[in-house]
Amino acid sequence: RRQSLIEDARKGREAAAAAAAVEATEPGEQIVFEEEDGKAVLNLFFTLRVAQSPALSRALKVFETFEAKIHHLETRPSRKSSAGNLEHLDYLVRCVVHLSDVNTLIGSLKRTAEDVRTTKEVKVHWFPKKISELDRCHHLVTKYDPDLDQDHPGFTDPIYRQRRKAIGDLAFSHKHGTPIPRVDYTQEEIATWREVYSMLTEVNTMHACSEHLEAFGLLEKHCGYSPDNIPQLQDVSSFLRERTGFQLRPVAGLLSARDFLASLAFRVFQCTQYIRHASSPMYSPEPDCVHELLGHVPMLADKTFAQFSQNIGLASLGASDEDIEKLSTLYWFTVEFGLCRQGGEVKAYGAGLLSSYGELLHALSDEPERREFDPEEAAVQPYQDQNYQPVYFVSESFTHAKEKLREYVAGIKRPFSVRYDPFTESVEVLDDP
Ligand code: HBI
Ligand code: NLE
Ligand code: FE
Repeated sequence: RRQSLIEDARKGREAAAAAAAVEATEPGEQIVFEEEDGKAVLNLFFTLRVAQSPALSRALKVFETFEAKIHHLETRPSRKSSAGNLEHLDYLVRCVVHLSDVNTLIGSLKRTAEDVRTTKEVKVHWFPKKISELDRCHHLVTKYDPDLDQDHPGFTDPIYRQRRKAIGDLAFSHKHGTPIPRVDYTQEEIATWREVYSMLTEVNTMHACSEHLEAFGLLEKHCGYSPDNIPQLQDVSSFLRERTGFQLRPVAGLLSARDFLASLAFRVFQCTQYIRHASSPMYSPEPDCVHELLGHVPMLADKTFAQFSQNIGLASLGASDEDIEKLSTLYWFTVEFGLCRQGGEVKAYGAGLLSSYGELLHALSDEPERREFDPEEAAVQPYQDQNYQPVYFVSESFTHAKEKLREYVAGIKRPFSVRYDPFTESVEVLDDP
């Protein structure tokens, strides 16, 4: 009898190990324990749903299977349950288990219990709480860097690379609350601008959404938008602040998605100041001032769109790496490459379309697939960042897109919630009960 029990335990253990191996451990998860005489001393925290009895005996079975010696077991009403409602219970188990079983034990426990952790602290990624802390959100990713990427149109042009570095350095030394330095653009840079500007204003008149066109008129009137002048970020920033409270901040290149999205939470748009290489005016794989000024800025002058952008930003604060990836994909298919329906026609509102003559015409042609915007779907759709998109998402309106995004964001798990306070330009962090 005893022998068979051990036999069963061994079988169960093998099955558990196999299942755990299939289940990927969560990215960024840290398993913490002490080591003593070749054994692991583990403090395990987890939550059980009371209604799912026999939840506790099933959880304990896992410890039994792994021959873990339980030294301490504690139960508390969970922070997950509201006052007086004991739907969830939190457990702390201190146990000693063989070193090689730590991972599989935790993997098995996860199939019975919720929020299994080895430290009490939920690891939350650092995020800025007030607008001046955006000075710390400056992590560049070295994709499409003209110094490193052989395919970059500026790779073989040392003068271009030097110029970009000089403009990039202005951004690196920028601090929140100081004016954005003005750049004296060269005749060659203005010539590139002129070429794109004339082409884009022509196609955008036909294919840009009404919000974009309306703002564009104002920018021409008040901010020095013209074929012969590259507008200064400081002037544009002041304009946007009056319209929607958005402001610009200079950035040296492509930022990490986490840093980029975090700034949106404060209605700050990180904006490149250099211009694309003269050899490739109609398409650039990376952001440049043509993309920011002609693509993003007009849209940020719209109230609903501004709110939509800030909402993505707020959802990103302290989010897991997985959720950051999804939010940045969502951002990609809306803010960068979104289409919408207006007056029975499909129009562009994505900045990557409004700043690229080539891709705009492609997006509206018969070539790509166009789907109804659904955040669940758009958040996991693979995308193309070196060339034109094969798939675009079409929204009914920004208000509609904003509502759908709100529903989506509500489903993202975070152990706290955030609220933006526009008076102090900071986020309040509220611990969920
Ligand atoms: N950085 N400067 C800059 N501009 C962008 O548009 C930008 C970025 N970093 C990341 C990023 N976009 C994308 O990952 C978005 O999908 C978040
Ligand atoms: N492809 C765009 C352009 O040429 O302006 C830039 C996209 C940046 C994400
Ligand atoms: Fe962009």
